[in-house]
Amino acid sequence: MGIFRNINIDKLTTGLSKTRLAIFNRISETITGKVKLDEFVFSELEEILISSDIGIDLSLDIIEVVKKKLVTESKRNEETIHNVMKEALIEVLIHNTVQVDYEPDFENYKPFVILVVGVNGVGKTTTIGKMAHNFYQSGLKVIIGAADTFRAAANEQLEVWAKRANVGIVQKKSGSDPSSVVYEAVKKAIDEKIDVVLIDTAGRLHTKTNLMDELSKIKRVIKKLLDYAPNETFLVIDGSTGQNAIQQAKSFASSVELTGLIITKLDGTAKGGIVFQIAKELHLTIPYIGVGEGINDLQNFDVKLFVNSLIGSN
Ligand SMILES: Nc1nc2c(ncn2[C@@H]2O[C@H](COP(=O)(O)OP(=O)(O)OP(=O)(O)O)[C@@H](O)[C@H]2O)c(=O)[nH]1
Ligand SMILES: [Mg+2]
Repeated sequence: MGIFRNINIDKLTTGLSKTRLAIFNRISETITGKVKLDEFVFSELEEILISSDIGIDLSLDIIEVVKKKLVTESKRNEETIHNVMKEALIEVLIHNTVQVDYEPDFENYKPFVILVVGVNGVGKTTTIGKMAHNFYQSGLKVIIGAADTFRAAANEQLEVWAKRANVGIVQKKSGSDPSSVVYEAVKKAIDEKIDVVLIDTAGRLHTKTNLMDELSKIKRVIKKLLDYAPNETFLVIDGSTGQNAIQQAKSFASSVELTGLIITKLDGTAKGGIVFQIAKELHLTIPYIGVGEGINDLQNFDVKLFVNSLIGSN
């Protein structure tokens, strides 16, 4: 089955423009017109990478790779440097993520259950709405389980997204047991041969024992109905929070079995280099990234296009 992959180069390019303008364009400025690429130029490049939140170790590694590759290059011009740097950055992502070009296995698992978790305000609900839209565009039957019964306005917000995305929703009144919503949603999906169940959950910190227990209970309830599910447990992290996002992801990963990370709000930061650091530190799949608040702004994480959008074609 050909799953619709939401890859829109214009959106990606616009969404990542802050990082590109603030950081990666400086690469061009640094190397343009330089007759000789000496240590000074390389240390400037290193500094630029570090300031994009790629991380010190990774920045040093990348510059080393670039230097080595350039030794064998006869032409050390701006274009070569760009290309070598691009290759090095792509390599970091390919090497450090579990599954490059993620595609859910909808063919073998029906319904396919995706549980979405994360701390408050990172973009879980919005991401669910955008995912629902993307899957609906693929011709799949989608249902959303509104398991954030904690926040009073959560139901309304999710209902708006379900309408926008043209998909069904299972919800109960605020204060209900989230597991009972999940049970109903998965049951309905089985009975009605729905392809995908997306489960939104309340924002929580990994340190809140009761909320983490609630998450375990949600997983147990899903398993009762489908022994293979949830197929995915995606942690949503806010890419504009830099080092914090990494700490959150590490903490969550130590208490919940995660299968992937969705990095949101990359349009709101000039430090999008954090994605590389996240990949290196967490070693998980990055299925999608958020580059805006609109329904089309959840993009499939395509390693090459991502790096191209950051560095520019030249
Ligand atoms: N610019 C930008 N804003 C985003 C993105 N994703 C989400 N947001 C915004 O972030 C805010 C919070 O999003 P929600 O989806 O409500 O976050 P949440 O994790 O569900 O929040 P809680 O349910 O309260 O824990 C909203 O204003 C969204 O529009 C993104 O990729 N880019
Ligand atoms: Mg929410």
